Amino acid sequence: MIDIVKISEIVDEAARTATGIPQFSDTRALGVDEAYAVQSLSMQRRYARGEKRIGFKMGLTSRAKMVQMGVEDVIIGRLTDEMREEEGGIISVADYVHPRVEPEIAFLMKKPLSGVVSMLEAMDAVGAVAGAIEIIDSRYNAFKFDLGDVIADNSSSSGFVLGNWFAPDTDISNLGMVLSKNGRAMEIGSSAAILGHPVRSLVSAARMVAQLNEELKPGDIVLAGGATAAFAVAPGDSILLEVQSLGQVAFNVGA
Ligand code: OOG
Ligand code: MG
Repeated sequence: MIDIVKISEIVDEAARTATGIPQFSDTRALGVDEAYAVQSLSMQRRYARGEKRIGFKMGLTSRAKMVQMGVEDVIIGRLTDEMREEEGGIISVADYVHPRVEPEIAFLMKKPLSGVVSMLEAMDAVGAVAGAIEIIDSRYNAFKFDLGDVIADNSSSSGFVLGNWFAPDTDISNLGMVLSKNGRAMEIGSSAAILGHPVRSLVSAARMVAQLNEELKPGDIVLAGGATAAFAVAPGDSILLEVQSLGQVAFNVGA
């Protein structure tokens, strides 16, 4: 019998101490339901330490991300208040195992949403949209995992930086996104890479939270998923995201 509780302690401790661990799939692969059970239990440990639930992040919603990570399914993870990093601030790599950044679109919910919904119903529940940089960090050695591994590891949720909020009727269907490091464009894409339209990611989030017996609540933040592949950051790096119509999001990387 697989020990879900023990595995949740291992992933939580790896995240808490920013320490790499071997993949579970090296010995016994986790099924999707088992992996989400691990994720829920590990989040309960975080909440017990005082972290606050503030929303969700969708993952592997673009072709570029699926190809980069070798995993072909859309996944969901939880966000807490401690994961939010200050826009224009300095992150500390010591808080991460091997951080990578990716360009995203964020939603701020104004109405509850869960279950099977249309794009229009999803948009009607959104209070604001923003550009965002997700700072993902797999706790698995060499950033390698299978589907069950990554879900158990809270879908690599670790940090994120939000830009300014814009009106919910801003057309986010096909916005140019440029993610730069030290003044050099590293990844260039479009919000359309996110399932054809980022709101589709919110539709998927509503369905997936319902399967987890949760819901999107007013005030929740939802990250739609990386529009391009992610790249690694190191101390001294200066990271800038420019999103057409949504302005800039930036931060610096410190030790
Ligand atoms: C998994 C998380 C994927 C995204 O936006 O696609 C993700 C990973 O790549 O480590 O956050
Ligand atoms: Mg992401």
